[in-house]
Amino acid sequence: MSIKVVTTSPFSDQKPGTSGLRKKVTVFQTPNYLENFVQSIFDSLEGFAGQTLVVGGDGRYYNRHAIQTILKMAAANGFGKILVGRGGILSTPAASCVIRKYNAFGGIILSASHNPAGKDGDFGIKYNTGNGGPAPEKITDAIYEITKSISEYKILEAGDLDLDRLGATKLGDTVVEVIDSVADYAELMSSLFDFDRIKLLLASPDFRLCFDGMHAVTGPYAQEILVNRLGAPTSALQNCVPLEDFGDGHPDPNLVYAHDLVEVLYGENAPDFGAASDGDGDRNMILGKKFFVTPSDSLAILAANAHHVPAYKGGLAGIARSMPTSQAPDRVAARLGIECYETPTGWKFFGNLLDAGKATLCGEESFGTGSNHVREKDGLWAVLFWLNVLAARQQSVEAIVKEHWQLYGRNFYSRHDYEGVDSDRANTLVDNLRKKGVDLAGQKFGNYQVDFCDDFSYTDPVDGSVSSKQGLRIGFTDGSRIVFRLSGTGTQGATLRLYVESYEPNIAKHNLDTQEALKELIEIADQIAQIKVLTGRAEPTVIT
Ligand code: G16
Repeated sequence: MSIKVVTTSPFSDQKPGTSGLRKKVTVFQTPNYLENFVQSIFDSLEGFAGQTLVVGGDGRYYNRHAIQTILKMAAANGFGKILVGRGGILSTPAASCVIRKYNAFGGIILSASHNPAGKDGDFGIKYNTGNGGPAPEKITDAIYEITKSISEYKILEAGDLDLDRLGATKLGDTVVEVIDSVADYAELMSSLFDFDRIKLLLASPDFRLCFDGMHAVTGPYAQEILVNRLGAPTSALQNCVPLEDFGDGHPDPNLVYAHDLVEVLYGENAPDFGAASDGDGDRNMILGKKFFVTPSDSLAILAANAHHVPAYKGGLAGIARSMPTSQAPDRVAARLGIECYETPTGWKFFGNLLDAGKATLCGEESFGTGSNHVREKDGLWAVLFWLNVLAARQQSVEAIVKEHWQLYGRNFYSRHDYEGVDSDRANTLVDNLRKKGVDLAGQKFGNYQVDFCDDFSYTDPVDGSVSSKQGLRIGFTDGSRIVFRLSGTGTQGATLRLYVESYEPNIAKHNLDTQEALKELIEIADQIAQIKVLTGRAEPTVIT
């Protein structure tokens, strides 16, 4: 087998976003597009000769093809060993687990997360470092710089490998080992949670659960953990056969896209607990019987109940949340006497805090929760955490959430997304806000007075790196907030995200509808940012 050096020329659009490079499949199918990016990843790294690389993806269309290419390129570039999930599949948290467990140099994860898949869908690629987490900005910036001037890539001339057969084979001088995608991850989960207690809960005739894999990567993990190890009936799983096109669905676990699950949990004779995970298995949505838990509340509640879980019994070092996530976790941190860190959007910003032992739990409004057990958010981990808490407290999801609000007050919270907006219009809106923000402090809008307005900037407390322009925040004197930012994960036009939050200590008002409770702030957001006028949209595309 010989190494071929292929001449290529740069593509101008390979800047990684919030979580790697995400584009239409058809873009990735452009000759040399994938190869350029992969070679740029390798060229940005040092010292990997003879080391181990982990490769896997969420199983979407183009996954297998891309993996064959990456294996041959990794071999040509000098990796000593490559661990690849069976069938090319590894959920994002499982990939992080495998990188850490086998002390790999890093990993390449192929996923466009919750974005739809298939021939006309999306594809994505990102690099994770040896701690198992998404590469920090200094690496993604370096990769991008290289993509702008790349002139050749290396690939081994070899046939495709059988990705479905477990075991090791040779690719040139490199050993490629196809590993069980599920085993290592399932082992890790059983070391964190009280599986015996959860088993008892699932065996009880008074408790039923429904897990929706959304035809994405989590199905086999849920089968192994929830059914085989914890004894849930197979009927508790739905949409758990992974499909290349995710069954034409949009595997984003929220009230809009996880409609199959919502119908079950809000229907007749609903189960007691419902959960869904996304395309690559790192997001989660938690439902009780006819009851939705917002992701921000979920993080706060898990933190407040961490003492019920064996892995976190000893206490939490700290909590971290992304800036647009509600401040509900901050209240728990204050009561526990621990730090609550506020980072920019993107799981990569939690890595240093976790590595330095400053944070134990992390979470985001975008349906992501995780801990120091890996360096990615983790959908099934969150489901198991909730099951562990339910088993320990023997109360319903709704009762646990409402008790939490009674103790801490309720942070009403909602995100409004305007998807596929013309990029120029979206940028104008943000630029206008930046200019306007200077004069907003002190101004009154209805019942609210602006306390501050800024463009969020983050200085990493571990390495001192600064990330600026991470979202426009308008804070009001009563602690309410409006945040605007443009998504870094879309593949078409721009997605404007509006995040709205208000705090309600009065228990009598906790049962208000969220949109009703936030109505005035939502109107103020439109008044200040001229959302309807500038986006040309009367309504958001998705409200979560
Ligand atoms: C990624 C990131 C998350 C981020 C989310 C949304 O998640 O890992 O940290 O919150 O995107 O980002 P944006 O608001 O820029 O679209 P995932 O699940 O898509 O990999």
